[in-house]
Amino acid sequence: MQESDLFTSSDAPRPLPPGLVWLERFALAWEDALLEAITQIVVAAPLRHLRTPGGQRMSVAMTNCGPLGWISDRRGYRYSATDPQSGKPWPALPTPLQALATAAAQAAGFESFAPDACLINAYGPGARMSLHQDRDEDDLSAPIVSVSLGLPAVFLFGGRTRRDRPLRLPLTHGDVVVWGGPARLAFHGVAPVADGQHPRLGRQRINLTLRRAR
Ligand code: MD3
Ligand code: FE
Repeated sequence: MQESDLFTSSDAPRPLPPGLVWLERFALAWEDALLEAITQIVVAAPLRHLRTPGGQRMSVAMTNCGPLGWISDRRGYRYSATDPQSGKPWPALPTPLQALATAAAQAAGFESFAPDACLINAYGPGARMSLHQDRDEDDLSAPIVSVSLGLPAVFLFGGRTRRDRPLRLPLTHGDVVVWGGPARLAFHGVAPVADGQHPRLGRQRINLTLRRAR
């Protein structure tokens, strides 16, 4: 075997696609505040498995905080100011989470990101998110900030069409990714989460997705 065979072109480091900024471990400075806030949010607005418009139960459990929350049901995907399960407004966006989102966006070159929606995705072992685009927001010039906590997961970042072979990003506890500009409408998803134990979150991956919805 030749030495060059150890590094085939498919394993070579590839630069990140334009519009994607990966801030490894960036959220760890806010770790305790984030975990405390999530604990309180899920008491007021419990995690639940939504149905797609087609009637499928999602493997990811979801809830929201902030002025607007993303929901899905037989009538479609949309943002709502109230939790359909309780009829009450979603819990407030915690100040540390707002600060983290603005700092991450700024580090990625977006000067004044002011999220009005935070979707909380909870993945147990085997949960996944199939390739999709985020296009329920009014202003597609605003970035999306995502915060990964707990078990690691392989994030799939595709291109402009569902058929482009996705780049695989291993996201771990504390990683923050900012998606904007040319990456904003890319297809993306999450491969099935492998079982494991995280010291702070147990058998779970939590992703916070902060968006400007309106
Ligand atoms: C890339 N959640 O909730 S967050 C979603 O890890 C969602 O739970 C994933 O995709 C998760 O819609 C990924 C990262 C993310 C969010 C929005 C994007 C990546 C994105 C929009 C465009 C491109
Ligand atoms: Fe998405």
